Amino acid sequence: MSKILIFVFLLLIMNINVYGKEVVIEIYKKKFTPAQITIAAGDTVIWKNIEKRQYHNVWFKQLFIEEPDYLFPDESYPLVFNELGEFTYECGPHPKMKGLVIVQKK
Ligand SMILES: [Cu+2]
Repeated sequence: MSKILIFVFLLLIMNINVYGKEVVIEIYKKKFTPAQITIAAGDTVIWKNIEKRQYHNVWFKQLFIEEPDYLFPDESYPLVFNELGEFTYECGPHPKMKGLVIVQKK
């Protein structure tokens, strides 16, 4: 392995440590799956709409007063969680769709 490759590899490892993990939540058939996740502070949650036609969004009403833009099929919505706590969210157009993100210490 060349020195440049080793350097790039080290950078990648450092990035993972600095920015945390990425966790994917799929939106399908009007459900968030998994509906509840536990992550570490600094992790990124990425919601992916894998419906054929239906749009949704991911609305943390307690954190953001304004409703976010709709998420159309094949679009994703990443959020980094740096604060500890339990954060509930729902889908604006479908308030019965609910989810919970629990953020714990690293
Ligand atoms: Cu929805």
